[in-house]
Amino acid sequence: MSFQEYDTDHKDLDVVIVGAGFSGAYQLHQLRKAGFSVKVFEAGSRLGGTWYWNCYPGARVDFEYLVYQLSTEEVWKDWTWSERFPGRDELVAYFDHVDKKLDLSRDISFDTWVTGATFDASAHRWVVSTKCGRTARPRFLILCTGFASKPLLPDYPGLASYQGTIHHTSKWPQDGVELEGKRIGIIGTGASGVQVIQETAPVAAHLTVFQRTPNFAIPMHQRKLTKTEQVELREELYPIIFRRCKQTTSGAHVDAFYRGLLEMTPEEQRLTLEDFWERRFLAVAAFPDVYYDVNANKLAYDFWRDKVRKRIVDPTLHEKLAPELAPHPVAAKRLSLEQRYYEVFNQRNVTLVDLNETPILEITPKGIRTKDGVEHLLDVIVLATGFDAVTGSISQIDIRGADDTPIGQKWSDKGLSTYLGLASAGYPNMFFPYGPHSPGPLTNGPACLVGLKSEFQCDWIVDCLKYMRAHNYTRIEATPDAEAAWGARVEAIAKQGAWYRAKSWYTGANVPGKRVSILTFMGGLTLYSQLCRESAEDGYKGFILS
Ligand code: N01
Repeated sequence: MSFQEYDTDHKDLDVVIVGAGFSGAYQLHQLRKAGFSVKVFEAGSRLGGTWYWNCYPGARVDFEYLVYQLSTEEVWKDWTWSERFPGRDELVAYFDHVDKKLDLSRDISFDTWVTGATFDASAHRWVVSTKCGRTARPRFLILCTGFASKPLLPDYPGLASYQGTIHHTSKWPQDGVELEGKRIGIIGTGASGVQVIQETAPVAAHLTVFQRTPNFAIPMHQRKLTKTEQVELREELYPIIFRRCKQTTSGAHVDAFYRGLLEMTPEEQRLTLEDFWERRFLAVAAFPDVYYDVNANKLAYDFWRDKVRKRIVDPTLHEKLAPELAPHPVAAKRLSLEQRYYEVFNQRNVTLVDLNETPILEITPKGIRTKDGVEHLLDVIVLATGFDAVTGSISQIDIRGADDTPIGQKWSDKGLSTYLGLASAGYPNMFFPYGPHSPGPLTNGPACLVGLKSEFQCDWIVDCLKYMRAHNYTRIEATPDAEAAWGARVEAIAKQGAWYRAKSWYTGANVPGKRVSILTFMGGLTLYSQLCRESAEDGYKGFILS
């Protein structure tokens, strides 16, 4: 049956998935295997989600390839990665491979932006509408919209008057932008900013970096991979690695967290920090007490600062890029991985503008004017200003539940509320893997794992739908009580750590006017999966089924 035939008139469609990134692709595959009829609406023109959109120069995953992929054997058995931290183009090619192997595209409508969805309480179905006029009436709506699909754009005066080329990193043109020999300005020094800065500094006539808060970037330890080593790994270890990922707090195959720094002698602290800095994942953030203890955090920060300062030639830049006192605790914001970020600032064609000293006054037709009166003349402006993350991906869609309240309004009026980070009371038959209050974007600390972690949630949803089918249920909805208890648990865990001590997307504090509350579950994947399993084993406790 063609996609068109599933539109408005089709009464039996089981599921509409919004988004075809990692979780959308995996969810589609697993639901189809379980015998459900499923269609996917994807705003982009091909599979990949965030990796389709984020084609800015230098875009690269900051989690190791081993665990940043689907654990589906048909996919991994003949896929070979070229780098430990693959670049965006390789990830897009990987998604083409996923598509070919799992035959996903036949059920995906690309270039289809979902504008709204309303729950029809009499039929227990969603009515989904799109910008292109396509509609559907599925029993279930699954939002695989990722955590970073709504860009955060600055509202500087004069933005519209700028006559050069200006793009947000996540809306970078697919056919690229000429950067060679240009005067480039980059606003923002988060993960995206670090990557574009590293990539553009070598080719720009001049690069001006507009920094508000220094990034505590840590070494990536990138390396090329050989085909032989991967063949051996695939044959002997992949299944073990994927199973192990589901047993660790961080969701990585090796638990990212070592021992507490404060449990060590000063000698051991120093040597361990050196070892992690030189060789291992997470560097100064690999120690659990860094997240929870001020003194451990200071040890980590001081070590990081001293390491970074040694790489910066101009001493006047030390205080700007690696200040004596930390502007916020280490790991209160997500750590970025860098390759030669700090050396960039030793280049003669690179200037750092500290926006705390000289804030941006306006965007002019020719560039950016700062408070000291300087007009920075620019051919290209890159907005690496981040996202209305986690909730923004969902609330930008007009989703109306049983009482017609848009979900964005519910969350802005009453605060973010979900049950198990998978569903929200008042929005029956709707799930959001890798969404708010789940450990999707990160686990305990900054370890981020898209592929495998969203698999856990997607598998949970498939099991839930199978359970409903077996028991002839047509409606499932989280109870307000279960939601309140989940919210309290998520909040209590977050308050133990450092996450509220920085203005970041973890809490929504990066978005002017957004209600500040922790947006993700910081208790780790093992606890999270245990709690989800307990609900399922208890007949989906916390949900009403009918
Ligand atoms: O966004 P961010 P991002 N004027 O929010 C600054 C993932 N990701 O796109 O810190 C001036 O981290 C803002 O300043 P401040 C990853 O999970 C992954 O970089 O708020 N500056 C900050 O420096 C990451 O955590 C990869 O003071 C303004 C920057 O812009 C998440 O996405 C690659 C400003 C925003 O940093 C978000 O990263 C890229 C303004 N008006 C992203 N507004 C991978 O490698 C904001 N800023 C997988």
